[in-house]
Amino acid sequence: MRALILVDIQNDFLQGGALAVPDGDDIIPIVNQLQRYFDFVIATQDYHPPNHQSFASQYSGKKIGELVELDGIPQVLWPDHCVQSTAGAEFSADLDLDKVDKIFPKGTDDWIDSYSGFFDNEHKKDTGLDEYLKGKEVDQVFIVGLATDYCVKYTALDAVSLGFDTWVITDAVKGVNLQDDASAKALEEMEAKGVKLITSQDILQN
Ligand code: VGL
Ligand code: ZN
Repeated sequence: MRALILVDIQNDFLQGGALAVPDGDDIIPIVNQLQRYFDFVIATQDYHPPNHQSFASQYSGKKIGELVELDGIPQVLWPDHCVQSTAGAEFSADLDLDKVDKIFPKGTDDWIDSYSGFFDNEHKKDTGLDEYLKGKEVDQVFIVGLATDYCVKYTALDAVSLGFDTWVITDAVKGVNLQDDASAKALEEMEAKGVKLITSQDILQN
């Protein structure tokens, strides 16, 4: 079985949002077209409490983009984003949700960030996504969404290590690019670790 995983296609990562990913909106029509080619469609949702410790606002004298240690591991500081029960945490109104079988929230614990849709950044807790997919006999996962250099990357790398045959659809992801080449590097690293890269055309033409 094949699943399409929609990573964090939420208002705060889109134009006008608190952590807007450049050109992030461009992927939405492609993601909408792709959905009918899959047995299952899953969405992840970055869903932080208001005092989440990935927010620069929680530290005095720290700026967005700076690194801190959070529970012993490096943590990039972000603007407040995807706060639970706010509009920024909602999925884009332009995103087709009719075919979404299940939503997996992540980053819900104040003290642990979670880029991957499968595990938190310390790999202590899992979201239930692995079990869900295996329960549906999914063996192939295709990943789209935001952001290439964070949540898409870690979701794809975890998918490979959990034994899924894993693809990233390159024209249906966009990166934050704190450094200019961050997305290109992220895609290279994913490929080196066994993620396959394809474009939406490869799927839509079949
Ligand atoms: C993300 C930074 C912080 C993402 C989530 O969805 O890639 N990036 N939280
Ligand atoms: Zn976040």
